[in-house]
Amino acid sequence: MSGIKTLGQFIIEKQLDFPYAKGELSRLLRDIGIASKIVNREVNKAGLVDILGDAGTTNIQGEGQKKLDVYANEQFIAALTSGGECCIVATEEEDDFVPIDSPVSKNAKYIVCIDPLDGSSNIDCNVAVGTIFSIYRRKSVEGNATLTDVLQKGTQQVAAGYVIYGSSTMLVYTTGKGVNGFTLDPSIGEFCLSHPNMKIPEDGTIYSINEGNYVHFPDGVKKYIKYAQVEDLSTKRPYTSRYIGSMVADIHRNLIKGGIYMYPTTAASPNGKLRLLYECNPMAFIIEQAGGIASDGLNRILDIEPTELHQRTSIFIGSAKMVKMAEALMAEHSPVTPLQGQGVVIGE
Ligand code: P6P
Repeated sequence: MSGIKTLGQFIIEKQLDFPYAKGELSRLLRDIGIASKIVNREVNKAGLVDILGDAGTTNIQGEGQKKLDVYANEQFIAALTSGGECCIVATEEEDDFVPIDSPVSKNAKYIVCIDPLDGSSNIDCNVAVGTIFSIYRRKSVEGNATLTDVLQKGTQQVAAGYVIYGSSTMLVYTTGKGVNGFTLDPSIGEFCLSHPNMKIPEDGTIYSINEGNYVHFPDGVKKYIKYAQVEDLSTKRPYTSRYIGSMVADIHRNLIKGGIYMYPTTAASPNGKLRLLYECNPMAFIIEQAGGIASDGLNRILDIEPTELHQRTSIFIGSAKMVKMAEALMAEHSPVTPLQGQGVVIGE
């Protein structure tokens, strides 16, 4: 095992970065890693066993829940329950937050917000899907944690990460001191450090957006798409359009190669489609820690004050220079007032 550093070894090593840490966060990250390996096992054989197709239920978003969505949700909640370090889970797959009901968890200090299987509509066609998670300290000091403990700004996150179940399975996370990526080695069943100190290129040539929604995009987004398509060798345009339809996969590619992912307001999603607590905040924390930017077109994602569990926001995230250009065109062509920074555009 010379030269290999497992996720567990890395977490313990980095625990020294937090002198007051008593190991709870380390154990919580370990619990998430374990559940990810169990979910990975099922995702990798999804086509072989009868866990495809709708589970017959729908989540609060009204989206048909694939059996793997439900399975992944159960696995993460089970791992967090047995680990004992988390007192509440906010998950895309449950209408309300889930108090972790075990003797030790009631007084646990951490909250987990999670999208157990993002992009799950792609499972049947074998496209990369992912888990996205965000970790906060509870604000209340006694009694049962409540929704107030969950509705915290992204700047309050103590850790965030994602798992991408793709051509390989990777876990990428930050605790606010940089971003590190671990690739699952199936031969030893361990996530091994493969991408230390990940940084997103300051500029890039890949833009990622569902152009099928073009007609209803804010004018600033339309202007950005046209800017991306102009031939100008000096700025390496036209850019390349890449849209996988799985946020984790699109953002992971951009983290490695540079690029911008945008999900602005659309006719179907007047406040944006992606959820603030368990998709946009964790991804924004990671990308900022890697040197990029994440906003709703005007406001920094991490500064948005959450008011409800499944709150949505528009998102522009990725290489700093690309996001800044998109924000400039939004300011010029689709101005919003700072008070309405949730992607609500005036005059359209
Ligand atoms: P659309 C998947 O459902 C998801 O939440 C993200 O992973 C993905 O980027 C986006 O929605 C795709 O949405 O409307 O383009 O199909």
